[in-house]
Amino acid sequence: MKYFQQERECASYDAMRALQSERLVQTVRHAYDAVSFYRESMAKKDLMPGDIRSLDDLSKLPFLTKDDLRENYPYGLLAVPRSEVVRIQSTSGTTGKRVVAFYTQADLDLWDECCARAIVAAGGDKDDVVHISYGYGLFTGGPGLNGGSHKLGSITLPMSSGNTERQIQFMCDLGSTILCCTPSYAAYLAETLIQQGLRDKIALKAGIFGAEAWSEEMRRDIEDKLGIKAYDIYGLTEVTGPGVSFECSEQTGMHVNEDYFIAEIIDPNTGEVLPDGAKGELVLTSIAKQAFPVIRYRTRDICVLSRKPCSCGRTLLKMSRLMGRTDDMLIIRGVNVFPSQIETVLLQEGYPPNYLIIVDRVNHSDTFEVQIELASEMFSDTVREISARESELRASMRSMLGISPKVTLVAPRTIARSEGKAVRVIDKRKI
Ligand code: DLL
Repeated sequence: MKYFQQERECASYDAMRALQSERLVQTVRHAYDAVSFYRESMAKKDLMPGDIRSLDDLSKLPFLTKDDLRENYPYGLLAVPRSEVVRIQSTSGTTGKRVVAFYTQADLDLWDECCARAIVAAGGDKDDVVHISYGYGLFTGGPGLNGGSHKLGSITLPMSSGNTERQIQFMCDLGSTILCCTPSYAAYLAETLIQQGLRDKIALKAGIFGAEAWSEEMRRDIEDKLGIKAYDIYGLTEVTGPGVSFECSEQTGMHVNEDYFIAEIIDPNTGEVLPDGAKGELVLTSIAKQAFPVIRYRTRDICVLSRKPCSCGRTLLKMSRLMGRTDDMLIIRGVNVFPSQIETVLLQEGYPPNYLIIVDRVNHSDTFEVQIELASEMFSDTVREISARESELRASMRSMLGISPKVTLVAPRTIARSEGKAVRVIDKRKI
């Protein structure tokens, strides 16, 4: 398979390191020459491009943060003349000013290839119907997987998000085989298909799900409901979009496209580089992008890197499933709470992953409520039964989190479903 072989051109660790060193040197020179921000930030560390001779010098370079991107909005970090830019994408801007990313044609080709590799790793080829329900537009999900599917020569079905009835109709009529969307939307599609009695009418074999946190339990739930294998895919607008890393048949983490991106793990508090196997913040450097190179970008995503051999045969480094973000941790009554911990409890206890965490501050004290939706078969009108379930869940959450939330069970299908990234937390303390 073409996309598999390309990755294996650097079949050894040493060959990949040599390629990364060469491309890092070129990228640093390019960014320094083209972008005053990089010149200034390197000057603060007394660095010139000539000081970066190989991968061993990477840690000398300063970090790039989301604030740097915001401060240089919109064109400040553009590294090619505007006439060479053919595309702009953007983050949703829910946590602040939008961040925009630029692409030359060569950058789009690189991105397409990353996503083509992800589709191949999920078992895709030219005969597949790739059903893309990620949003199209400024969000990178739709355009990214679309480009990958085109590059591979699969049949691309550019559904975009929303209109669930039509998604299901096309999925059944056109025989979609690979579904690409957020895991929360995949769960919603599965729920609706089952409810409409159409589960046997679909031909799906795989799903490529990412853009938001999801757990192993959620993977199993989606796989069982849709009868597919569900693969994780990771990426972020700042670094190109989906396809920075992707999962293979082993389903134990995502291979980083190391010929295009260098991954490091750092201690988020000290900035110290940590060895493979340590949990910390992922830092990414692009080494082949032209329009919008990023050097040591602090993603705020928490994961672990591993070089253990993979049964799929790829030699690319693997990053674990994301374990949260440095900025999604809630501090409630002094205790650190990650939304993913709550999801894990729910799925372990047999509840669907439809929940909402509501945090507030009343009389100088934090309030913490988790609204959890009952599946139809769990629904009961008996107050006693409902309150027994609520106290069971409260106990499980206390043992996972160290504090007890107020647990409120709500009727089936009352928590709003998301067609893109799910909103799981309402923190009224920040409003
Ligand atoms: O979410 C790109 C993407 C689209 C990835 C489709 C995968 C599939 P942004 O909107 O810029 O880009 O958001 C990037 O989303 O820093 C992570 O916190 C989170 N994220 C992305 N992929 C995953 C994943 C796209 N597989 C931010 N698991 C990142 C958990 C993910 N979180």
